[in-house]
Amino acid sequence: MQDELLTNQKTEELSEEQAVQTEALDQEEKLEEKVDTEYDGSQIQVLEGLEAVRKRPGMYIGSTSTSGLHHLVYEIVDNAIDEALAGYCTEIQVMINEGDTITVVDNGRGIPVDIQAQTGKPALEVVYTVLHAGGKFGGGGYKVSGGLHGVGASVVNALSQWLQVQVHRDGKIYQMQFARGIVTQGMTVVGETNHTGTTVTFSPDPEMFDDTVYNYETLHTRLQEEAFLNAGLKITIRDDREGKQQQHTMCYEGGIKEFVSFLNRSKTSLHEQVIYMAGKKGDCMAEVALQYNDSYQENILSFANNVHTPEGGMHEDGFKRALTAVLNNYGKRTKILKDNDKISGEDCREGLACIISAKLTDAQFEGQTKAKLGNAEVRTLVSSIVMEKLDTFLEENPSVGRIILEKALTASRAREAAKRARESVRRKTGLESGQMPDKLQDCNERDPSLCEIYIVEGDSAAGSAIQGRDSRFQAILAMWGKMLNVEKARADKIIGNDKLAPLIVALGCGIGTEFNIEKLRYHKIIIMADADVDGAHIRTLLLTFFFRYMRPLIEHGYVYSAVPPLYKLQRGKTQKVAYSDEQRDAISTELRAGNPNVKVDISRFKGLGEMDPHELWETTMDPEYRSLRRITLEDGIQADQIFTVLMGEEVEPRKAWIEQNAQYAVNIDI
Ligand code: 1YM
Repeated sequence: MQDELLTNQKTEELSEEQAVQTEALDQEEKLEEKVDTEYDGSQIQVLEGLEAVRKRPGMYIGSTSTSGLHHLVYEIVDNAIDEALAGYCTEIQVMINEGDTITVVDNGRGIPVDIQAQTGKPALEVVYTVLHAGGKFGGGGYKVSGGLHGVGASVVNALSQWLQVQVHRDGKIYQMQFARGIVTQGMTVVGETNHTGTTVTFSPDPEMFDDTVYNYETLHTRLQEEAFLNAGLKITIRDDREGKQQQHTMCYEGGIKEFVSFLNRSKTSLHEQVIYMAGKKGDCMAEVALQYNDSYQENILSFANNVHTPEGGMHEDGFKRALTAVLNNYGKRTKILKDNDKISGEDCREGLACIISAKLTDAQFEGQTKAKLGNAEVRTLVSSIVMEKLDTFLEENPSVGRIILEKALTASRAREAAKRARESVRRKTGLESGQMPDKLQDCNERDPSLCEIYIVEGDSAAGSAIQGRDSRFQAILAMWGKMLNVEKARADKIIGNDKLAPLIVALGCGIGTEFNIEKLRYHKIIIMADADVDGAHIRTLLLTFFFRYMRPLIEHGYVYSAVPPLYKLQRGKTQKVAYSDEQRDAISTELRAGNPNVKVDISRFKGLGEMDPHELWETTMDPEYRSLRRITLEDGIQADQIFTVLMGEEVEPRKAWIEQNAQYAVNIDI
């Protein structure tokens, strides 16, 4: 099975990153050549705007990788969703067409087509050519739903090799076309109509993106999120590409309540009903939906104006504070909590699935990735909603109240046990004493940014790795036997586990709430396992652990998977290795050099354990020649789901997943 599939992590070859950087430099040079014609003021503004976007696309859409490519769709869809929020649009369709162009259709009022006094141009043209108030990712203003309508349209236009927009309005169909943001067909009436709406089709510019192939699942996941967050809005996604045809229609009358049921769909919920609370103050509204399940994970997703805020912020703070307070008060009042029982915030959130959605006119996004809501008034609003409504709910549903309190109490006892376990492990293994585990052969270098740790399964592979490595900067940690599946265990089991404790000690950065990236001892953590089913299993177990307990390691891009070769080819003294069957055939042809009589020896590497130290160094560990895959996290929500399905308690969802995905599993080596 492929690890990409198993873990739902997007993996990329390191060399690609370098290619991207080089390409960005080329782009800058191309754009340095100034256009030398006379323009009126508005045209100059347009060209400067386009130039800015094409020069630094990352500032406007985050990156020029596939994530940026998909972002183009979200920008256009956002405009249609704004129209839905304004109360005029009930249906949005997104199509991936043959050739990976995208069409977005809505049934709103249609973008205004009247001539603006200021520019002498149709509003439609201005929306698609004038860069508004800075990008979401750059400095300057931020996009706010209901405020700056249509900010992203000109960005998408500048980054498309062509774009067409049609507006159905006042009985007529208006059309405009552009190439790389420049008008190629001015606004023209092309027909009559009996409805209203906007239809946009664009073709992403291959000069601007590393890859222009759209991923249906990526768009589907995101659009489903939008459908949950906008109760009653109907969103359809359709793939019209040859051989890939499929479609999904999503419409959730229950909104975020249904989102929570969806998050818990492959878990066992502890109470039937999803608890829903909402409230409003001034022009700010917030809603919260939650349901507990029997897992040990907390899964809180927060949104501000439908934008996911993975770093949380005021809405999340307000919720957490109020939840802890309400549960402690309720527990004391009902005597479920005894005098010396105290449940912490963390205890109250164990097994919690929760959606928090705030909508406000002047959203302030803060933090490193602008993914944190900064408006203090939202904290007060969310907190007062939860204080009042959750308390009432628990009063009216005492059986649910008892279940939740008992879950938190068990969590609290486990936390105490974990603390004791940690202390005993600390004493036994020297956790924090600076003493390293026996299974670690450390490197000499002390600067973490220069250090690598190979996590190697099996004693013979570890033995070869220890002898083959460059001990100046490469450390080897031997793992043996099957690792603990952390998806099915609580923190107290993890810290004391004989397989995981050496790993935790070696990395040095702690786990869970005690995690501290500053203390990490290696900036490359390389999982080295065989290219077979067992190897994939070990990789998945380790990634589950990193994802649940040391997630910032993945977010910082410190986790890698070594890519061992599959074949060795030899002609006379010339030796080469191949990483796939295709590559093996190509190299074999190359070595024969058109001469069919030449003998090329092809042998298969069975496993890492069978390579001698020199071979292992040359093929898999030498930074000059090795191939590494960086594990990245495209979508935390989807990753959580996949880990739950693949590694969790429930068997049925796993079976269903395997049946659905079996078609993608190539090269199963049993
Ligand atoms: C498929 C993409 O862009 N729909 C859309 C955009 C607008 C309107 C309606 C709209 C907005 C307003 C009034 C208003 C936009 N209008 C503008 C601007 N779908 C898509 N549907 N009438 C229609 O905000 O007052 C920008 S986007 F600026 F011209 F008003």
